[in-house]
Amino acid sequence: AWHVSEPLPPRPLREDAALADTKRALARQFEALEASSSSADAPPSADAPPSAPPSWDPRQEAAMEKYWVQRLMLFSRFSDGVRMDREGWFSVTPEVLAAHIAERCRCDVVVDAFAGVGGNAIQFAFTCERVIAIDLDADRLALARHNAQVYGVADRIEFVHGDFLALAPRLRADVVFLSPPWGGPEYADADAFDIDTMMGGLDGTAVLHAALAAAPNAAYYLPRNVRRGQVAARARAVDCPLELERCFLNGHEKAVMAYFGFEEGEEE
Ligand code: MGP
Ligand code: SAH
Repeated sequence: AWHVSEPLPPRPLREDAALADTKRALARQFEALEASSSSADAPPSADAPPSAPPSWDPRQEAAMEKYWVQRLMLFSRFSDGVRMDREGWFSVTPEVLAAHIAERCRCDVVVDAFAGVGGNAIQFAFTCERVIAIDLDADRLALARHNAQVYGVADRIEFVHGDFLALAPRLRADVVFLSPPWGGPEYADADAFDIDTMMGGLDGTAVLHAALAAAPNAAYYLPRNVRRGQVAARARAVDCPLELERCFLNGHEKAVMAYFGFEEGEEE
């Protein structure tokens, strides 16, 4: 079923019997982390989070200037000190879409597997109890933490530097959100985007399987030219309900959301 991005309610989540225990364990893990990192007058230690690099100005490259024009759509609080690097500028989920996705993924524990500069993680912090934000790039993750501080939500997010595919077997969550690299802005030049071969070195199907092993629900942010039949086939192969949603911003299609799991059903 196809829907436009605006008027839909949050989806009821799939239940998972083992989840309650692992979520309790996760909560304890967060409490321990908080206790060890919040000793008020402790001097900065080697364990202190790295400070964020300076922001990169997209006006220095003609092809990147359009992202500067859109800066307040990317982050409404851009002028309060949001920082992005080059990849962050062309990859970040525009804020109203990120807020919409966060509303639909409202839950207890969400994993943002490819956190980037934090566009999604920040919005998840407003709708979910706990956010685990992962990124392979330590500097970009520091930008995400910085931006979460600008939004006053950094304390609700655990920032984890690492490879999602390596970390996934140790994660349990209600929802895993996936917004991997699409191979740069050139993704749009292809007639059709293939999730298995066009995400740089990543296998988009392996990423989905890793997510569904860690959570009963996976929400996948995909290019607007994604092969929809391929996505539907992946859902059938794992016997998982699928909803595709076209994400429009000011009449322009930005991306396609694929919700795996999120069972249809009556609201309780
Ligand atoms: P775009 O196509 O670069 O911009 O990205 P736009 O303004 O639609 O370009 P136009 O000139 O075709 O009109 C559209 C949206 O896709 C961006 O806002 C990002 O949220 C998202 N996006 C783009 N890239 C290249 C990536 C990516 O590599 N990874 C992820 N996760 N999202 C991306
Ligand atoms: N949704 C983000 C943008 C994500 S861009 C936002 O709104 O800001 C994709 C990110 O995936 C990049 O920051 C890249 O460093 C990261 N990445 C690439 N491979 C990864 C991997 N194997 N594990 C975790 N992160 C990875």
